[in-house]
Amino acid sequence: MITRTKLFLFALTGFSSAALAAADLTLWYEHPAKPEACMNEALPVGNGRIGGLVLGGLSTERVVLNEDSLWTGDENPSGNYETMGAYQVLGDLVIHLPGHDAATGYHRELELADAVAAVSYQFEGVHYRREYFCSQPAQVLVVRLTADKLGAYTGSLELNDSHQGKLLAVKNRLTFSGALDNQLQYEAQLLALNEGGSLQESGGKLEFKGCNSLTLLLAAGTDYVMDYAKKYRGEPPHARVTRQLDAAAAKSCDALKAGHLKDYQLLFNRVSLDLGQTPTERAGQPTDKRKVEAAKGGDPGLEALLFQYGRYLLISCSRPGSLPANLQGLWNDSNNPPWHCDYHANINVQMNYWPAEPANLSECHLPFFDLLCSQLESWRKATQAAREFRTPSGKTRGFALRTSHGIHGDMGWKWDKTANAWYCLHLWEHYAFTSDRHYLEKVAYPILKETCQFWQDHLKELPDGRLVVPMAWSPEHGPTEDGVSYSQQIIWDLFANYVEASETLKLDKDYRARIASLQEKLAGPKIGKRGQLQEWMTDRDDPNDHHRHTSHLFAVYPGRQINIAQTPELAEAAKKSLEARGDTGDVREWSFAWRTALWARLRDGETAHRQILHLLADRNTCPNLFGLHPPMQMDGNFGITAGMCEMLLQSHAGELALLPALPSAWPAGSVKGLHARGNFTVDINWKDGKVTQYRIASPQPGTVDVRVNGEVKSVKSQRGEAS
Ligand code: FUC
Repeated sequence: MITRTKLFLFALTGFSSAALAAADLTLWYEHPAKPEACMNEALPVGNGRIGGLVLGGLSTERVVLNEDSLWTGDENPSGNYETMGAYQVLGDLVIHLPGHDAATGYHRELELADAVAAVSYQFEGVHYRREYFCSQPAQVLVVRLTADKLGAYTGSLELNDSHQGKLLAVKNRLTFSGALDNQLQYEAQLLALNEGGSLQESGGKLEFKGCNSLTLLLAAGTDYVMDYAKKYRGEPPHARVTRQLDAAAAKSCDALKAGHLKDYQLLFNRVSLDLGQTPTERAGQPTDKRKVEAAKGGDPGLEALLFQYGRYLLISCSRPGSLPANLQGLWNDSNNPPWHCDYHANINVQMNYWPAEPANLSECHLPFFDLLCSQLESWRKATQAAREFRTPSGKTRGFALRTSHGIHGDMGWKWDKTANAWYCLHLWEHYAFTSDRHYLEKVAYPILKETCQFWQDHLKELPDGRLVVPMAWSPEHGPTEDGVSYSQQIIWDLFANYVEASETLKLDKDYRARIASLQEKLAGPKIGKRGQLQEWMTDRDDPNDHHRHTSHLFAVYPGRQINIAQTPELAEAAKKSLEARGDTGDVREWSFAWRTALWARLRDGETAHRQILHLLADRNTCPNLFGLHPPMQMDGNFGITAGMCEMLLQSHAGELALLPALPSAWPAGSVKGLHARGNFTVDINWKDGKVTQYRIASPQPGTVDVRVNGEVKSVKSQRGEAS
C-alpha cells in the first residue's frame, strides 16, 4: 500500500501536464453588439496602450478606439472632483459593407487563447470573415477582412475623431490629429491595404471595390509622458505614429499575427485552469445565454473562462510602458464617463491589480508603479498645501491621496488618507512574489519609507497610549472619525511590510526599530458585542447594513493581519461581519469579487463560490462578461480572478496552502502555473476534493512549508519557472 507521504513524493516527480484538459476559452455570440449597449456587448482587444471595442456590425461595423493616455486635466490644485481630468475616447473606425445586413450564419467571438476577435457570416453565397487583434510588439491594431470568393469586398472606410480634430485622407491613409484643452496632442492613422480590386480616397473616406481581402492597420499616440519633470509632455506623436504604421505595413499580416501570438501567449499560457466539465448542451450555448444559466451554478467551464478573462483583460490593458488599468481598464466609449473613468484609490485600482502576482502576470503590475512614481511630486505638493496635513513643525513629509486621481498629478474628491499605504502594499507584494531585490531597493523601499515617515508624523496618540489614524473614513460608509478599522489595518500592514523590507535589504536598523514600536502601539482590531469585527472604534455596527464595501476586513484580504491559523478569534469575528454584510441590497459587481477573496481566506469554499455566481448574475456582469457597475467597471473582472486564485492557493501566512477553499462545485480539476510569495510556481491536480498531484518550482530550489490535504510538510521546490 502506498502511504500518503509516498504518494506525494511520487507526485513531485510524476506530475504530467497531459492530464490537464483543454479549457473553454472562447466568448461567442450569434449577433452583433447593439450600438447603444457598446460597453456591455462589444468585445475588447488591446495591447496595453491601444484598445478596440469590436461591435461586429454587418452593413456598418464599428470599432471604438482608445489610447490610454488620452486624458483631460491638469494638476488640479483645488482637489475639486468636478475639475479633475477624465479619460477620453480616441474615436472610431467604421467599415461600411452595403447590403451585408442580409447575412446568415452570423458568429462573433473572442478567443482568449490567442487574443483575436473575429466575425464571420455568409452573404450571397460567400463566406466572409474579419479578424481583429492588437499587437504589442508592432504597436498597432490590425483588422483583416477575408472572403472565400475573389473580389467580394465592396464598401468604404471612415476614421472618426471623437474630438473633431483635423482629418486628412491621402491615398490609402486616413489621419486625424488635434489637441485637448490641456494641450495634449494626439494623432491616429489608419492604413488600408487591399489585395485585388481597387481602393481610393473619396470625400475623406476610403472606398474599395471588388477586393479579395483587406488589411487595416491603425496606429495612434499622444505626447503624454509619465514624467512630472517634463510636465507630462514629450515628443509630438506624429513621427512616432507614422513610423509605427509604416513598420507594420512592411510586414505581412501573417507575420504581424505570429508576432502578436508569440508575445501574448508568453504571458497568457503561464496559467491553465480546469475546474471540471460542463455538460455539452450548456457548454455549446453562446456566451450571453450560457452566462444566464451559469449564474445558477453547474457551469465550471464558464467559471474557468471568467478566471482567464480577467487575465486576458489585464494583459490587454496593462503592459510595461503603458498606463495602468483605469476604472474601465482601457475601454471607454464616452467623453463624459462615470467617475471620469479615473483611478479610484479606495478599492478599485487596487482590485485591478490583485490578480497580477498570483495569476502569474507580474510584469503587468509595473504600469501601476510607473504611474505612482510619476505622480509623487504633484501629490507631495498637494499634501503640503493641505490644511489637513499641517504638522506642528511646519514640515510635511510624504504624500497623501484623494479618493480619485488622473494622470497629470490631479486628484479629486475627499482625502482617502491611508490610500498611500495601500498603494505601498502593491509595491511590497511585487517583491514578495518575485523576490526581485533590485526592484525592492530602488523602487519600493524609498516609497515605503517615505510613507512610514508620513504616518510617523500624523498618527495621533490616545490618552491610553494607543496610536490611531485621525479623522478618517471607512470608505463611503459611516462618519469621519479617529481610528476607523480600515485605516488602522492598512497602517499595520504598511509597518509590517516596511520592517520586512528593511530587514531584507539590511537597511535603516534604527528606523526599523522605531517603526516596529509604532506598529505595536497601533489600536488593533476589536471584537464587538455581536461577536463581529468592529468597523469603528465604537461598537456601532448594524447587522442589517448590507453595504457594498468591506473595508474593515482589509486585514483578512488583501492584508495579512488576521488569518485563521494565527488569529482565530479575529478570523471568526471577520466571518460574522461578512455574514452580516450579506450579498443583497447595495452589494454589487466588485463587492462580490472582494467577498470571494475574503471567504477564501476564511477557508469557506462554498460561500466563496456563491459569490462567483452572484457576480455572474445579470445585475453584475454584462453579456460581454465585463463587470456591470453602469456602464461597466473592470475591477470585478480582475478581482474575481484574484479571488479564485485565493480559493486554489494561498501564500500569505508563511506556507503554501493548496486548495484552501475548494467548493464542492469543483470536485476534480487542475491548475497549472499559479504564482506564490517566495517566487514559487505551483501546479495542482485534484480529485474528489483532494490534492492528487502537485509540483512546486522556483528559479532557485528552496524549501517551503506546504499545507496539503490537512497536513503541513516541508517540501523542496524543483528548479524552474512556470511549468
Ligand atoms: C467606489 C465605489 C463605487 C464605485 C466607484 C467607482 O467609490 O464605492 O461603488 O465602484 O468606486
